[in-house]
Amino acid sequence: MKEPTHLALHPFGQIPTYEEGDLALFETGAIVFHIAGRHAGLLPDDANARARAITWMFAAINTVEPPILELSTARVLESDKPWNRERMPLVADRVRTRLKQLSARLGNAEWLDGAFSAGDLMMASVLLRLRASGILDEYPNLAAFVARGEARPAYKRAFDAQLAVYKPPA
Ligand SMILES: N[C@@H](CCC(=O)N[C@@H](CS)C(=O)NCC(=O)O)C(=O)O
Repeated sequence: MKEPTHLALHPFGQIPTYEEGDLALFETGAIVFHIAGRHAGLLPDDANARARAITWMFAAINTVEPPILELSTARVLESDKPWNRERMPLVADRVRTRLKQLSARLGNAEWLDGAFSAGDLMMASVLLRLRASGILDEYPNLAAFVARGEARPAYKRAFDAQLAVYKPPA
């Protein structure tokens, strides 16, 4: 990922990248937004509903994901630091603050704003990162929201296609 060929696609040497003809994109949110604008079923036709779905996409990556990433960093990369035991509960509580708010907004609804949209897709994929921590299960409606996302046939197709080319280490 740090070789010049990949850096030409992604200035930060990360994944994912997306290529379509002459177009090369990086950043998950931008890639999903691009795809959602060109294929039916991911963004509503109504202008206001569409704006709200896009708002949820930003909320997922800008407001909900940062504390989740911080938690992953603390668990995976900082576990050997002498201050990790004190820091972990602080970081986990920042995640819980966001999940509590999100859980209250979702309530008993199936998706965040009416029909399934790219906003739900982004939010579910961000929340998925929490599974190993057990924190997601503290919010049963959010755990069920993620499970609904994973049960969608398109999600399964995408995951199967991914696993066909790369199996993560057990
Ligand atoms: N904001 C970026 C984050 C991408 C990111 O963190 N990618 C990770 C894998 S999930 C990566 O490539 N890490 C390797 C590295 O940073 O060197 C996005 O959403 O696309």
